[in-house]
Amino acid sequence: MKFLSVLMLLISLNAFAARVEVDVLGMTCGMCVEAITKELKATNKVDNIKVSLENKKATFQELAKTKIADSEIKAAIKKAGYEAVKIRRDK
Ligand SMILES: [Cu+2]
Repeated sequence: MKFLSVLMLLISLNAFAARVEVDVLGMTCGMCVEAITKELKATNKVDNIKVSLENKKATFQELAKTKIADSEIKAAIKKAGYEAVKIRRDK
């Protein structure tokens, strides 16, 4: 039962972290995916980073009690050498 309550806590914590989806221009290979992942990680503001070459999207969650501005997301992706064209948040 202890395991279940820890699981419920993790799920509820996740529910408060905004999920962000970014359309990225210019990705062509796995190196692009790695570069974008690395720069997003370097912001120290997001977690669960998934970059999809197929969908040309980066998705991630803000860390608990942390906000990342659209301008910071654009800057990180630009630093990797790409362009963030659209940013969506689930809350
Ligand atoms: Cu590439």
